[in-house]
Amino acid sequence: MRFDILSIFPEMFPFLIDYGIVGRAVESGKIQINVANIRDFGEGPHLMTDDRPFGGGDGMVMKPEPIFRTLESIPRVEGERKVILLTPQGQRFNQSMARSLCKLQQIILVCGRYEGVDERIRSRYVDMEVSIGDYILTGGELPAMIIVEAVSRLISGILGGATSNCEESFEDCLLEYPQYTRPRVFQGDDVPPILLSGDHEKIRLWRRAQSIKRTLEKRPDLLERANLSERDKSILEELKQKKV
Ligand code: 9D3
Repeated sequence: MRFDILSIFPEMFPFLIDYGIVGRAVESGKIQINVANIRDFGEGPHLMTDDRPFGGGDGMVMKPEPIFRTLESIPRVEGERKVILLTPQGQRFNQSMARSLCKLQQIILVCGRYEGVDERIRSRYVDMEVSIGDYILTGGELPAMIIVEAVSRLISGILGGATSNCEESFEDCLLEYPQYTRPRVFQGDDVPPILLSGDHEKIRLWRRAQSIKRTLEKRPDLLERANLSERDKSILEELKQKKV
């Protein structure tokens, strides 16, 4: 998988590329990340990348030619590729989008700034528009990093362990159960005794019930899509009754 990131702030990306899961994936050659500076392809002696909007109004718009020339400079990888524009108007990014993106061979992320990019870039060169959520940021750079991280960790062999593959989805739409580590007593607060019982089946059932309880309390919206067994459903009904 190759990621190409187009930005006027390429200095923002070393942390993404050098550390953590993404850093290891780059080091081992499982993914490639190239950051292209749109300003290198800017217009005129000042290498301009933005200009005032036709029709008037506040703010600046990213000019089409520099983005076009940056796109043209990017080598094509064999296989399927997508040009993604990061924009507040895009489809909301989520785990299922990450899973479908990790099947591609090349992802080109165009980071907008200012009031956005010239519409003709969007209509002619963009395959998909993505937003990471309903809040206002100053550009697409942080959203691009989030997408690279979420997609990279799904690529085969990056995680290690059984769930590391793209196609697999062990996510069952429930929140995690509570976790405890040493010490057994922290500020007078003990670890639930069942976790010390050594009874793995009991522990598994307790954790499942805790996951369901937490999801009901914190993210009831997730339960509609959750993969629940008959036993899970009866636990859920019991919890719902207790609440009133
Ligand atoms: C003040 C400008 N806004 C009018 C309501 C429009 C606007 C344009 C550009 C707001 C933010 C931005 C910059 N943001 C992004 O480019 C962006 C983004 C975001 O702000 N939130 C969530 N996902 C994304 S992806 C790209």
